[in-house]
Amino acid sequence: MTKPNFIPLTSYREYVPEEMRQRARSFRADMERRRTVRYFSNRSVSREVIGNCLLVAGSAPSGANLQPWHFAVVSDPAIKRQIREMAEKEEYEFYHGRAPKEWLEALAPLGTDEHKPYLETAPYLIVVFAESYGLLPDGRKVKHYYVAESVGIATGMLITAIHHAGLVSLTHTPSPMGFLNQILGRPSHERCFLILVVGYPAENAVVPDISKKPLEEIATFW
Ligand code: IYR
Repeated sequence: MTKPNFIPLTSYREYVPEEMRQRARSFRADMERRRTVRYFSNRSVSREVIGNCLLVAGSAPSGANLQPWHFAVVSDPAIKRQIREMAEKEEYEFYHGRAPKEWLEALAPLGTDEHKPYLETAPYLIVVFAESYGLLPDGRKVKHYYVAESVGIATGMLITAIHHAGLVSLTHTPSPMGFLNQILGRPSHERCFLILVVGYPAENAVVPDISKKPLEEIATFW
């Protein structure tokens, strides 16, 4: 059994109450500007920026700190085209039969359909994989815990980092997503969690006129 090794918490910073209030308010205002965008520019984005955003995701808490994620970063136009082709095939089935009427009704305000041009236009597709277990160099399996929770938290932090850097993203979940393992050569114990489409918004990009629930609806205080 590995013994725990503790070091002093030197990275923590306390803010005086007024500064804390101000920081919480201004971060909220900045995050409330974030919109999921479906119209992307083909402008290129520095790989260094993407790398830093991914390291933010990689700093997320995870079950037993096992970091059960892998980010496949796609900028190669040929691979993007392949992903678009396969995603559109699956999405066609989804929108023309597989999705129950109720689901299509829930999606109607977003104006989505099977056409996914942004999968080729955007400079980066970050394909997030969840590792159901880890593999040691000698081939032994390492059990992972709370995989969905861990990968969900890391993805949320990635979306936040991308917004903070001044880019936009789209969480895209073609279903089923098994084709991504094939295209990207990922092993079968990795399951695609979602594709994060990343880049600059297209000029004149539009977003649906939708709103978020108020605090009273999303929280109870006891
Ligand atoms: N995967 C489809 C459908 C879709 C489903 C949900 I839930 C959304 O919030 C948005 C879209 C697509 O990407 O079009």
